[in-house]
Amino acid sequence: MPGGVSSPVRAFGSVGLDPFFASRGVGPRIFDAEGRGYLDYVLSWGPLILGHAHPVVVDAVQRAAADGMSFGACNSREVELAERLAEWVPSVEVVRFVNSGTEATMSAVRLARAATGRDLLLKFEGCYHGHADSFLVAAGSGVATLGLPNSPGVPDAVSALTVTVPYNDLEAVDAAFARHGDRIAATIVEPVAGNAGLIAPRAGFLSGLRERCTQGGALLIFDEVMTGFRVARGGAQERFGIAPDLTTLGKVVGGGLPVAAYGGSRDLMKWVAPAGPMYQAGTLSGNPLGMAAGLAQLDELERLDPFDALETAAADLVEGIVAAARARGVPACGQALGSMWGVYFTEGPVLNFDDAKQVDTEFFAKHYRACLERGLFFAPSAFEAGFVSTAHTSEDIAETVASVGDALDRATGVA
Ligand code: KE4
Repeated sequence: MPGGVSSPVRAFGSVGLDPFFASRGVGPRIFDAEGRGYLDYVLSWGPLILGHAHPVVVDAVQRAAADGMSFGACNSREVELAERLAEWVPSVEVVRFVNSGTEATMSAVRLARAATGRDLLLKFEGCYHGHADSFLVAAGSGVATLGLPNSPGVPDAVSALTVTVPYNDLEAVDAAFARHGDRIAATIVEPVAGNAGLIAPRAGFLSGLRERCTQGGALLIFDEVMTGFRVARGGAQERFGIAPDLTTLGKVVGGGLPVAAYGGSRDLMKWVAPAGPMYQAGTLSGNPLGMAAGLAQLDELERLDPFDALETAAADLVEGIVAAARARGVPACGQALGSMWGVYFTEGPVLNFDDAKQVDTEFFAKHYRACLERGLFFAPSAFEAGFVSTAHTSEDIAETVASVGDALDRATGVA
């Protein structure tokens, strides 16, 4: 296995450690191969909004498995989960299920190109939309963590179809449209950027994108693979009141199993085969176990309505970490949006990828190791967002803040 991992972000190289081996997860905790428990703020990079092995999700998957692992045919759970997404996500009327966020975003871009007859894609530096060729240009997440200058293997002819501009910079968007206007098929954006730490859209940024795409004849794609069901029940489009043309979803929608989706208006989704000519397919798309897990997770979220409590927990965590850092003379800034959060060890504000890259990654690594020793499992990179779940109690948050303080003493050489 290259680097010993199934995905580069799990390599732990950037924090000077060997890959973490998980043996199990229970509620807010993940356990290593030696059985030691850690308070988990990665939560499988977002999916586990109810925490690990929530009984309603486990039970739903066990029952589904007893009826068969996969059919390669329609099953009623697909329709039920599609109806939930159409109900929960304001701009979505029709969805297609796929097996990863990458599949969702690459399919949404193909659909935008088909529907507009245009080729260019506009994306933002530091945003990560999965590993399809079009996206590996100035990407965030693992590409940034590993310091990869884009990626070999992506032909120049393909990279040339992706235009990148700084996040939160509408002037740069205007310049891109002025230069390429009638060739831009779509603008794809993380409405809250969670793959360069956590960068919030500045006031007017998302509405500005909406206006410019409408005026320019390009489609607006909200990549809500991470923000969906996290920054609000209906995602960032509900929180900020912006209607994208297409939305991509993943992570939470699968309850920890490989499920993602893309969707939009009936008119746009009519392009997708077999309804229309734009081809996209998948052997395990709509897999009955994944559908069961997603349905169970969304229905439990509906029952609990935990969104305000999740934001409070994330905000308390960020406030505690930033205060602990500043009390020790370590510059820090951060914020929480719904159950996503991010802290940077820098004065801030962090408004784009260049700002985020100012962080001291050496100090981050030292602090990370000290936190892990104290039973805290954070994302092993300064270029990732953190998460909380309904399983994290206020005592867990308080314990985390105290441990972060101890880790800061260690990292700053005080202890
Ligand atoms: P996947 O193909 O990894 O399921 O999803 C790609 C993707 C698309 N869009 C957004 C906004 C995403 O955050 C992601 C994946 N996120 C990373 C972590 N930030 C996945 C972790 C990994 O690469 O292992």
